[in-house]
Amino acid sequence: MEQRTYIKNAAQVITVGGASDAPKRGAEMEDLRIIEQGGVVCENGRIRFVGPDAEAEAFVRSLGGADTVIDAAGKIVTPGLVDPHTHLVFAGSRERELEMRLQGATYLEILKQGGGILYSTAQTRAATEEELLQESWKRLNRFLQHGVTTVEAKSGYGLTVEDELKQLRVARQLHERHPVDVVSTFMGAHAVPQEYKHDPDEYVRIVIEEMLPRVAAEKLAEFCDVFCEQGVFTVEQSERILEAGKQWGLIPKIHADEIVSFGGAELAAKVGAISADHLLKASDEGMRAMAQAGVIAVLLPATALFLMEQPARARALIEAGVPVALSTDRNPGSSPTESLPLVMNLACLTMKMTPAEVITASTINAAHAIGRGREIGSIEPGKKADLVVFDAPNYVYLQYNFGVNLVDTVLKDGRVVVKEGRIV
Ligand code: IZC
Ligand code: ZN
Repeated sequence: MEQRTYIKNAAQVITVGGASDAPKRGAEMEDLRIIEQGGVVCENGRIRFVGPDAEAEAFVRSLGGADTVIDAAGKIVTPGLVDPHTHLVFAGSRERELEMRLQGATYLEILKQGGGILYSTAQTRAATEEELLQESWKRLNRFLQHGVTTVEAKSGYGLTVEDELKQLRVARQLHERHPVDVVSTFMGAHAVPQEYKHDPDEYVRIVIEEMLPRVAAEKLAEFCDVFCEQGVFTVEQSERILEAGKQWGLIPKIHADEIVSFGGAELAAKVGAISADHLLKASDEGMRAMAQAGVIAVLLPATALFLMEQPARARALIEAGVPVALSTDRNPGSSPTESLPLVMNLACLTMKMTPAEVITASTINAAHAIGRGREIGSIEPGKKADLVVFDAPNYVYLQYNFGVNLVDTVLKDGRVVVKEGRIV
């Protein structure tokens, strides 16, 4: 029996179509390909039809009806939201550091003293796979309740061969067992662990010679990421790690120019990274290089807010022709939130992205940032039936109402997984 779901009467179906082969950039980011008063028909986990109500109705009738019918009158339908940058799998929390930062300590000072990422590393090393799975499962549930149907998840709180593999195995289990799809990134180069504080190059060697081969052999990740930052990994070390990752078939990503202007955007272009993320302090030259090389900018305005920093220059990136995506950066230190809709609000309010650009950045461009542009990120026949019904009469209303959750229904692979805001 074919499982069929029909969403009808939507005030707007925001398809974000026409960009499955390459991300939208410049003025294309404003083009949402909206169908007013429309419907979506899904079959066996895939989108079969999208169009105006009358046509959708006729299509469903031609198939002999649907098992599930969702009336979206007065509401909008969007592609399932995609979060292309999270540190999903970790143990413990760091509320104490919020207090320290409020008293004047900086993020990098806390890290240097063995706190920050290194604190989360100690907690994560001490946790079992089962404990990590349970903690992360709760976070994935909250992502789903906020309309997110795919997340990227990085390792980087293990910082030993076995503990990095442990984190990635948990991410794989989450992908297999939880409705949200999880795409894995190896980030052994997230911080230099205490044991190698006096010989960071030896740690870089371990990442390259001991971690990467194991990650590749167990097929535990698709991407390789590096925290390229003052006092963390140099541009030269980052380049070596990302090039080595490429040899193992891992596509480069990079934490670039988050805290100081460091040449991360330029390096992203040089190594052909799929994305460069953060970019708070990216130079004009770095932006131009990214545009030329086709690197996607993944912007994280909740992190900028939480670190009390000026956000990335989204307008300059868009004007330079860099495709922009958005993400929560979910992590225990600089962005403890699963609300991608809040990030979307912040993108408008703090970076002056338009409501239409924000939708593109959290759907199709985010999908491209994790190599999934052909599978997800838009409402087009053949794509995965990952859809969100928001209790909003139009998409601008989504960006105007902020700090509240307007998710009504979520479909994952064509099945209702959230109903009236609750997980079913
Ligand atoms: O745990 O602080 N920036 N990595 C790079 C992070 C923030 C995560 C953390
Ligand atoms: Zn990050």
